[in-house]
Amino acid sequence: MAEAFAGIGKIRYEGPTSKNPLAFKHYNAGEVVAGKTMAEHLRFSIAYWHAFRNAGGDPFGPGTRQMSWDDGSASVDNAIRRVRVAFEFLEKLGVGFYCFHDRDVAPEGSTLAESNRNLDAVVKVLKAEQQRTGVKLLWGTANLFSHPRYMHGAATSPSADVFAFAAAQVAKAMEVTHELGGAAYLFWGGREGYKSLLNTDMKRELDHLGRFFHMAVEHKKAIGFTGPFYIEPKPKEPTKHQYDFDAAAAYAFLRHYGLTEHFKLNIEANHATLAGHTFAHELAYAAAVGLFGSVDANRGDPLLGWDTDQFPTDLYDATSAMLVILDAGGFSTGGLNFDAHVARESFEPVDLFHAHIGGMDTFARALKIATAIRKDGVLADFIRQRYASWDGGLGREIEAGKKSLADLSRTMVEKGNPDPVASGRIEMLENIVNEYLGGTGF
Ligand code: XLS
Ligand code: NI
Ligand code: NI
Repeated sequence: MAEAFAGIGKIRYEGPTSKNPLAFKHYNAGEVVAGKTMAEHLRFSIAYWHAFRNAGGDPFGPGTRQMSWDDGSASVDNAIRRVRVAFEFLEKLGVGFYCFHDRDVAPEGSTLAESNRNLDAVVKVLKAEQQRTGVKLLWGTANLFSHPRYMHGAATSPSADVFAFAAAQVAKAMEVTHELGGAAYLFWGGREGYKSLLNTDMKRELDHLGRFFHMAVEHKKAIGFTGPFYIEPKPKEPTKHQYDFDAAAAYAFLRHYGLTEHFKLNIEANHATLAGHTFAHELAYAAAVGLFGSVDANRGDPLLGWDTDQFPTDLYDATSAMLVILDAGGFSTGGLNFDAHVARESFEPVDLFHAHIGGMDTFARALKIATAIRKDGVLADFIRQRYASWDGGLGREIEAGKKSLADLSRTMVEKGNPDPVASGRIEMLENIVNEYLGGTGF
């Protein structure tokens, strides 16, 4: 097969002074930062659906992307050709991972059996390409939202048959994820939510979703898959109320149904902002409840209220995220998956390179900046100092559960007023972070 990205070679690191748009200025895969290589820290991944299935259409017009390799048919041959192109791209870009939905990689057939056969045929090629290139699967998932059968939801559909079909699809998607050595398996809520309570039995739907996940846990054990499950919270779109609104809602759901030990969270930047949170907030919450797993690295648009899935280029945002990720101990099974697409007007094949190079350089810089901030300890020292009253005396006793409300009433009646508290110094801290962002060498 002829090269799909002819004329574009392997993307190399040329350093911050390079003016070559097809070179990394900051991402240097083998460079060691804080004890690990950049590749080990960042674990970049390509989202198959955006990179190779999203032709760039919007509600007002069709796709614009030039994809000479894609004949537009829903054939297995076309799907296999696409796999070769995807791996050519992954190799040239030097990215170690990819993620997919079952229906991204292989066409849906007219029956489940046919869909499964299609998937098996493509998985063979995926496996061979993984072996040839060393690229790995970060996670697999099932598309339980595109087909009209899922218009009312999948695991939360009012139809038991649709629930069963979704269960069958997940079983198969988990099996192929396992077959391909996937590091994890993901559930994004898709249409698991509702538009109107007038036609919805919310409790029943939530119970069904809980049952669905328990069945998935049983299947995972049955097939010997040891990677974690991820839930990817999203507040809305396509439904008005999604059951996995944000990290806190997903955690509450998992706790309620006794599932926390089997799941971690996949935090997507754009979903965080849609939920009215920052990306860093969602990451910090996930880490605080011990569920930090993986990241869908992208960016929303503050002026638009939907999942615009733009490539991450905001250094401040990426640095804030990397600070939390490093504090949480970094990735184990997870990574930074670019759940992002090129703009409709960026229709040439080379634009896919520019987009990913930009995202990778942004996070490489963020890694270096966050490492420098953490090494100097400026923020950590300030925070430690701010909570110093908990490190001894009264604070320590409260934390240790040795004080009652009655004890504290007596203490404060005696004392009269609390000791004065120090300024939060938010502006000073923001200035310090800006100094690092502007520092040379980043
Ligand atoms: C959609 C989600 C989706 C998941 C995978 O908004 O981000 O792309 O990452 O199903
Ligand atoms: Ni996503
Ligand atoms: Ni999304």
